[in-house]
Amino acid sequence: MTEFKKICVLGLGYVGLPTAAIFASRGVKVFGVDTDITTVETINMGKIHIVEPGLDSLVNEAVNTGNLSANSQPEPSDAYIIAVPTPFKKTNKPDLTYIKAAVRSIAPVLQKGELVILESTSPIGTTEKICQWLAQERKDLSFPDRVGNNADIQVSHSPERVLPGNVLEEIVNNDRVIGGISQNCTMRTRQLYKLAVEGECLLTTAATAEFIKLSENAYRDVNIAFANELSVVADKIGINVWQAIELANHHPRVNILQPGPGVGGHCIAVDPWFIVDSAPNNTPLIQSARKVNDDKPKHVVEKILATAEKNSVRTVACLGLAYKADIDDFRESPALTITATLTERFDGEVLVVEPNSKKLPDTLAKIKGITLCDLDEALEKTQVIALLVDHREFRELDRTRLKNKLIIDTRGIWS
Ligand code: SAJ
Repeated sequence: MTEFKKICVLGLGYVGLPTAAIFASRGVKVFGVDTDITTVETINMGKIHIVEPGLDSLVNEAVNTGNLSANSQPEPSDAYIIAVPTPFKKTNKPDLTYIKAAVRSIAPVLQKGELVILESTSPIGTTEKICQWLAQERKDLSFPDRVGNNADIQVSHSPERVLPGNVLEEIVNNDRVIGGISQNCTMRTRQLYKLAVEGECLLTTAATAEFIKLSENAYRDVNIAFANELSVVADKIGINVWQAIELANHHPRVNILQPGPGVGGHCIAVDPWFIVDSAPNNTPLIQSARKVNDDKPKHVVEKILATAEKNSVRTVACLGLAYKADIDDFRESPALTITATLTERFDGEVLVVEPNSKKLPDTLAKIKGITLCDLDEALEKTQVIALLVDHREFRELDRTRLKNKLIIDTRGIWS
């Protein structure tokens, strides 16, 4: 099998950019592609546009050595890794627009012997669809869904499994599922990842790889829903849920996850719907879990409003907007939903503290009555503090400063 000298990574976000930088650090020439021109320019200056520990220096080094460059169009390469978002539509149906656009963009440059890998979390059957989309554009090439091992182009799915905040470590050390459309696709894909991955490469089919990835995130969603349901019950009867869960987890076969303000992020709050889409009548548990987690922000808003009203307070502070601690990612963030809903319903001022952002996200910026401020100002101005994200700045806060405050701690760091 020929070596991989040049690879193209499509989508330079939370997964694509670290992946591109890691391959570049292994001596592979990497062309990063993004449709956002500012992202492309930022990366070509050796800088980054997202918050992820260690990524800035890795990208800077990769750009300086000439191994990483960004552009808005793909360059001919030995392999193409697609790491673009797969959001869902308002109807909870998967939206494959970005994947389709990425596939269309590589079609003109594709040559016999090259490999296409889908890393984006996708509904079952998407990798096969990629073969069909490419075949429509390139009638001169053969694809593995039709001709199997002897196809001109190899196509695989290898879902990313990295945890935002720990991406660089996890890309290298996590075990990686690799599912080719044919066996040759699988083997060739393993050859590529072996340049960067030290975890085990677990080989399967493309459809099984798609199913595995969705199952992992649905598993997490269902288990968080259980914790969130317990937290609502505990609130009702006046029990400290954090302590209860900690003690329950001493049982050798119990491991309850942590309740929170709801479930956010582009993965766990979205991917379970892709399984539901494959079998809407056979997924009552997965659908219920989504509902429990989506309802949790409403419960938190009610708690904040009740606390403010009971104490005749005219200003409340929301600490954190990101979907989880120590990142700047606001996608599907329950903290954002809570802050927006609260402002609509609260007849006073809402202060927001988000240490990982210098400005309010667009969805909040247009709402009247919200002010972004720092932690000191928030603590000075209000008595009602809603802790929505357990960012380091809040975890490390001197607790004596919370004396006499009315606290709604959705993360259990001060409870
Ligand atoms: N959360 C809780 N309670 C918990 C754990 C998490 O409320 O006990 C909440 C978080 O606050 C957050 C959401 O769940 O709002 C998701 O956070 P997360 O840290 O569990 O996961 P993500 O979305 O950042 O990353 C997940 C990971 N998948 C799994 O852990 C199964 C990651 O490995 C995947 O690569 C990623 O989704 C993805 O891209 O699919």
